[in-house]
Order: sequence, then structure tokens, then C-alpha cells
Amino acid sequence: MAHNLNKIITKGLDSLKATFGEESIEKAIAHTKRFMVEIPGWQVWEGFGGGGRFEGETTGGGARNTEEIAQDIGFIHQLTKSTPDVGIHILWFLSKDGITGDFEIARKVKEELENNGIRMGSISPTYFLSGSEDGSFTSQQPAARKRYIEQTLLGAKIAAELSNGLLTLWFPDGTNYPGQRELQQKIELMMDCITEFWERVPEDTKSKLNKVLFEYKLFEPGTYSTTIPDWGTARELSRLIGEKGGVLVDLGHHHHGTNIEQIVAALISFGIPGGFHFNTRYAADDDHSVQADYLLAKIFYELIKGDVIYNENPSKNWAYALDQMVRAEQRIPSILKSIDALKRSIAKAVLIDGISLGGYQEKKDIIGASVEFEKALLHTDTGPIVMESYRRQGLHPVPLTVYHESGYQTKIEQERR
Ligand code: AFD
Ligand code: MN
Ligand code: MN
Repeated sequence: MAHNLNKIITKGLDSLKATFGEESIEKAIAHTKRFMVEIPGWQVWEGFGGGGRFEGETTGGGARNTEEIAQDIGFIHQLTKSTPDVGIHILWFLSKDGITGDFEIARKVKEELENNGIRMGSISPTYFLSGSEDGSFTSQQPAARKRYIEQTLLGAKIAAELSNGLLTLWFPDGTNYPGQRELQQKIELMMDCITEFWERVPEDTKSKLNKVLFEYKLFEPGTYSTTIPDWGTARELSRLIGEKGGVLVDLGHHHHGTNIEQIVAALISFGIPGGFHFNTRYAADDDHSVQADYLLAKIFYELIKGDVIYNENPSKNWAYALDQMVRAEQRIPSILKSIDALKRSIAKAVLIDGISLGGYQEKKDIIGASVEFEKALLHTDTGPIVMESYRRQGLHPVPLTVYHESGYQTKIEQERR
């Protein structure tokens, strides 16, 4: 390793210790090391258009099938020891015809993943693709609704029997014009289908499910109305699933300026199971690679305070995944950058001195509290902590460097023409 890298880490840690103390730095390194994030298979898949929804030219080397998806994410996990789970979309990866899912294909994909040192993660029924023009659970065609309920039942079976019991539901249901469909009818159809789905899940499968998370989205593909546009709607629908029903927060799915950490605090305080799809948005649901900005640090502060990351009781922990992909960028470097950003952000959140902050709060020293909060979450470079966390696992401190030096990108671009 370049001598200066060691120097950067050592000097960086010394500076951080001077500010926050040895104990806090050790705690931050330990938490950073432990944090795992799921990589959805579509992040490396050539077939996913991703942010901006503009298809067309893309960087080369995209995985063409589930075997190559397993190879790519398996390589990422070798470099980072942080991505053991792979999210799976049923009709993208577990289907011959893009209309129905196939349990036997799921078995094959599980094996492919495990042959590459990783595991099947969250299962997402695919409520878009052909046949969803009038919606999925809110379609006016009973046959369409039935098909999507069957697929969701298959998703529950796969999640329970082959994976980690996590079922994540994103419904693209919505409309483009007022009057196109009855808004209340779409919500009622959504409720009816969720109820029918859950009634038909066998008890044994229910017992093996960990969470069923409902993802909300401000808009898209429908630009006038989205049937599940906010966390309140997602929460109301998740109640139909009982205690395992919860809410999935995708960072790109909010109005500009939304106080997302307030939503996180509410979900935690109300004891609602939760999960994340991490990305960065500039305009809307852009699915850009994650940035270690103030928002993300504040979110991790709430997650750690709410004990939903490192809880000894695994069922209390939220589900953490990326959900990004822009065709113009190289996929694996984009993911490695996101992992770095997430780890930097956790480290910041762990560095907060709760006693000192609490003191300012109790004294009603508003600026004192704000300065204390910003010291860790806004002004601190936790890069040395992340590098040290990799080094302690016998890994190169900068996985992105290893990736570029490995020749893997050239190899996949040549092989996967
Ligand atoms: C799209 C949706 C949503 C969903 C993802 C995978 O906006 O974020 O989680 O596709 O289905 O990005
Ligand atoms: Mn998402
Ligand atoms: Mn999205």
C-alpha cells in the first residue's frame, strides 16, 4: 500500500482522536466495520435504465444475466466485506416470460449467489412491466389484479424459503390526469388486494417472513397522482400486514427540502418496521450514487439513536439497501462510492457527543447545541475512520483503488459486448 496512504490514515485518526477522544474513534471504527448494505441486482444489470429514465447509450460491462450479477456483487463484497445480500426483482430475474415468476429459477439464482460468496436478499415483486398499464393492485381488470397477487404470494414464498424473509413492495400505480381514474377507488383496490394477499399467505410462510415493507414515492411513473405517495399512506397499507408490515424510505422519493430525518424519527418513535433505499437526488428520483452529505449524516444519527441499525435483536433492525443506477456511469465504481458514503455517514453519527449535546439542549443553548451537532455531522472528515475499518479487516483501505487496479472493468467490458 502506498506509504502516504498509511500516513493519511494515521494522521487523520490522530486528528480525529484529538477532537473526539480515542474511545469515540474506536466506537466509530467498529460501527463502520459492521455496517452492511444490500445491493439490488439491478444496480449492475445492463437492463436497468435507472435515473432519468432515459435509455440508450450506457457504459459497457453491465451484467447480462443473474450469473454475472452474482459475480459482480460477489467481487464488491470481496473488496468491502459489506455487501453480503443481493436484492432480487421477480420479473427481471426470476421469470422466463416477464409475466410470471418461477420458484425453480429462484432456487438457481440463490445457488449462483452463494457460489459467489453472497446471499439472496430482499424480494421485490415486479408490479411494472407489461400488463401494468392500468396499474397493478389497482388495475380495473380483475385478471390483472389476480396476476399481481399471485406474484406477490410467490414473492413471499421465495423470501421465506430461499432468502432473508424481506419482501419489499413498490407499486407504480398512479395516474397522469385528474379524472383518469377514481383516486379513492385505487386506494380501495390496493387495500383489497393487500388484504387478499395476506389472507392467502400460509401461516408457515408468515412465520418465516421478517418484514413486508411498502415503499412510497412522490410521483412517477404517474405524474398527477401516485397511489402510495407518502409514508402515511404506506403506513396505513402496511397495517393490513400486521406487525411485520412497515415502510420503506427511498431518499429520492420526496419533495425537495423534505425533512427526511423527521420521517425517520416518526417511524422509529411509532415502532414501525422500516427500511431504506439509499441514493442521491438532485431533481427527483434520480437514483444517483450516494453522497455523504449532511442529510445522510442526520438520518444515521436518528437510526443509531433509535437503535435500528445495531440492535442485538435482528428483527428490530431496519433493512438497508442501495437503489441507484444511472446508465452513463460505471456501475461498480458507483456502488463502491455509495458504500464509502454510507460508512462515512455512520461514523459521523457515532461521533456525536450525546452528553455534551444534551447539556446544550437542557440549557436551551440553541446555538451551542447546533454547533455541537454540526461539529460531528457536518464538519468532520471521517474518511480515515472508513479506511481504518477496511484495514482492520485485512482489506485495502480504498476499495475503489483496488477495483481500478484489478482490471475487472476492462475485463467485463471486453467479455460482455
Ligand atoms: C424504481 C422505483 C423504486 C423501486 C425501484 C426498484 O422508483 O425506487 O424501489 O425502481 O423497483 O427506482
Ligand atoms: Mn427504491
Ligand atoms: Mn426510485
